[in-house]
Amino acid sequence: MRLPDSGETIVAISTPPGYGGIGVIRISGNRAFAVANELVSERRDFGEVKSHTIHHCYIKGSLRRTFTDEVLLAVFVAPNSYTGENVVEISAHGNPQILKQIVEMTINAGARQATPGEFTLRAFQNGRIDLLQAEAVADLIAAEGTAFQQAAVYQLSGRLSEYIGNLRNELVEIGALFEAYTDFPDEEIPRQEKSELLGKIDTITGKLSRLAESYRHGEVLRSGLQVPIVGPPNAGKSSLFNAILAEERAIVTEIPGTTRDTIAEKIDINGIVVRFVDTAGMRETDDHIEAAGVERSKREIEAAGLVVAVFDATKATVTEIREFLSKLTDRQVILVLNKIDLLTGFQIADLESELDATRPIVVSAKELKGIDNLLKRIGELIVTATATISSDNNVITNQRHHRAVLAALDSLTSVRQKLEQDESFELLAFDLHQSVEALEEILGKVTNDDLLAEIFSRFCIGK
Ligand SMILES: Nc1nc2c(ncn2[C@@H]2O[C@H](COP(=O)(O)OP(=O)(O)OP(=O)(O)O)[C@@H](O)[C@H]2O)c(=O)[nH]1
Ligand SMILES: [Mg+2]
Repeated sequence: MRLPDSGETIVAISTPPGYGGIGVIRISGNRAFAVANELVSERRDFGEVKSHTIHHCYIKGSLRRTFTDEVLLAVFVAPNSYTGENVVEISAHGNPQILKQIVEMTINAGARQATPGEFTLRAFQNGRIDLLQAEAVADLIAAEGTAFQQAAVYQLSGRLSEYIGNLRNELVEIGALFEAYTDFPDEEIPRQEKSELLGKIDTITGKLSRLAESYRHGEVLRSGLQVPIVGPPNAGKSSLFNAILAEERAIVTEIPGTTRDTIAEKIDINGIVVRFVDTAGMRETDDHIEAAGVERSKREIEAAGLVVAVFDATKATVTEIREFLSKLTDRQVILVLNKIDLLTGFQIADLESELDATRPIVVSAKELKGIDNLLKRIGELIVTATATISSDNNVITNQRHHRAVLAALDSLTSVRQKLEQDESFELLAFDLHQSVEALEEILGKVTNDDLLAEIFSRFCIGK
């Protein structure tokens, strides 16, 4: 894949399609000011004005003495702009027709339509941000869930890059020591120094391991949690689903086998997007459609890390519940006993003590009792997952970064082994270099056009 020509001046609408209070057009490149001069009806030279100033202007119309729009035009002089180049941002009225006309005029004045993510690509190419930060820009725009948003803005701030950059520098320092020893191949490395080196390597290995480990949580931050609500027909799964969402989303009837297709809705719990899925009740059935629904329920369970299993507390036997749960041993399950409004306090207490080991949550989906406890339990499970990450916010949320950290760890482990076996420093230096390079890939210090094209093609136009 080829990257777009970085010498040209580019233009794009940066606000989403459709009508809005304002619409923003961004122009970046050497000729940004010359292009802007051509757009406005007054005689202006934006190349002469101060950086970071805003100018009230009229954009020329197609006929003499007519206007296209009344706008505010912001000027950013290189290198102090988003892209590091000369940038003009025009805030026009948010009418797609107006924005399109202004873009066309800009192109007629010598700019070219920007490709997706091209402004951010330039920011990267001009050294304003590193590759990890560029990826954080896309994440910040797409983030669902406040926790992922926080991770993205943290990464954009450059602090995760700094952390990784420091680890890289520590590796480079070790490399310099190796080099020094390579110059004196006949000398035995003193034991004291060798154990110091091993200590340094272990510290870095520890940090890299924690970073790699954080991806388990980072993935949940990015993708959210999928939580199917499962159980026998008529247990009140759809009622519980509606109670959680606080809206009548799914159809509820007294007829077992009501829900056929799965329905999913998202809510935010502790900053994580939790996607609840109402499923068809699990039972043997001759009905084709219901059977297809049951198949889907099974697939939902397969894919989920956390399952809410609902039973009708007035009907389900302890044996039945235990048997159902025994099939779900390889994932986290929250047991919910529903319809407690139909039971006495004694009956509820009995059930709870019998199923004590499974920590059941008793609810009435109908009377909206106990729903808070259920959400609280899910919240707790999320927090437990979160606790595995370091308190310093250095969380990997990107698969590419995760792979690179694992590669760095791999090479470093091999450095350690070879050092212990007193292998030659040349061999050690080679492995160490691989480790350094893996970390540099994360930051985009080493990269290639294919990778960049791939990453930036996922951006929206205008960013
Ligand atoms: N008394 C009482 N009835 C409930 C409660 N929750 C659900 N029901 C009733 O139980 C019946 C079945 O409820 P649904 O929510 O459709 O059950 P379901 O598990 O989704 O059933 P299927 O989709 O058929 O598998 C309906 O008549 C509900 O009104 C509850 O907490 N208390
Ligand atoms: Mg249902």
